[in-house]
Amino acid sequence: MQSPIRVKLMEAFRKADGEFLSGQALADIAGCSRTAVWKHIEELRKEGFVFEAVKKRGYRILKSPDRVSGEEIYPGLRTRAIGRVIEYKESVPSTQKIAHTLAQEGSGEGTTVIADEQTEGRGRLLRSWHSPKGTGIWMSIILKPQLPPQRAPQFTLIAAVAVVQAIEEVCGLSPEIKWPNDILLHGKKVTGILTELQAEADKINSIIIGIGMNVNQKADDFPEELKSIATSLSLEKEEKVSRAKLIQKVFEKLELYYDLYMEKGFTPIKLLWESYAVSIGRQITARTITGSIQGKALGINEDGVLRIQDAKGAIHEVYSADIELN
Ligand code: BT5
Repeated sequence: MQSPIRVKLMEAFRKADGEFLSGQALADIAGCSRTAVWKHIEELRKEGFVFEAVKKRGYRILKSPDRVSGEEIYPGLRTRAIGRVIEYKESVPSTQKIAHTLAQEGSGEGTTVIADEQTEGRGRLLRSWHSPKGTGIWMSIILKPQLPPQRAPQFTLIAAVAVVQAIEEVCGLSPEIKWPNDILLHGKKVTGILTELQAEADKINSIIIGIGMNVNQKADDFPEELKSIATSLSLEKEEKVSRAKLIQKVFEKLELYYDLYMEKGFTPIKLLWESYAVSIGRQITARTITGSIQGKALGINEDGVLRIQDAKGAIHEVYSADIELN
């Protein structure tokens, strides 16, 4: 549990953006004594923050550790619900599992589980998701929309749009989406999304959106089998990326598009999604559990289902598959 004084101090330093803040100004903002401010700064130093202290000018932050707990994410977060409650864990098998339990126990909408490391990260269809310590964003967000369960797959597409725009704004890179859940940079996977559901026959209880983003991995951090198909934001941008900043932006974008979707339906999301989609209009092979379909990807329909036209002109609707661009 982070202390409210620390949260206020961190928020003030973030707003100051590297400028000095006097001890008195900090004490006023945090509603505590100057001695208490000093004690908190000493504690933060022990945790890896680097401060410069100058007489008569006060303190400024020179360096913050790249951490992903609530303390780094709450200050300056501009959302109503998403990420307002963060369950941070250093190492867990999978954030999805924890989020499922929290949702069942009644955690509110927007509650998010974030881990610094996953030892059994999951992809779709029991595949595994490589989630090494301290380098990526491994998180599961609980949403509770009052909708029928058939609408759930659309949430993967809402999340994909949110992630793409967050990467664009924080990193200045231009990712593409490969239907349904891959975010790519230069053809390599930088993020995967896993949408799971707790539902009754006619209503959703909770949707758990799992997002795995490769952020600061170096090329050697990927295991052999992923080296040619995976990349990280820092590899593409050639500099380190702040995970906390990126998480904040994903929360803000996700809430923006979740609200838009609840108000206006899927059409505006569909248009945005298609503008980022790499597969639309291309020849693809879709491998489903029952077989493969080859043809031209026409787009997605109002449910988020992929439409493919084969060589004979027949149109197939694909609910779940792995896509290969031909
Ligand atoms: C996904 O599955 O892309 C969904 C990944 C979701 C991960 C998040 S992390 C937080 C939350 N907690 C979890 O336990 N999971 C979620 P899929 O489309 O099935 O892709 C899985 C495939 O991607 C694997 O079979 C590998 O080929 C590849 N892969 C595994 N780890 C990767 C990584 N770190 N980066 C890029 N590709 C990876």
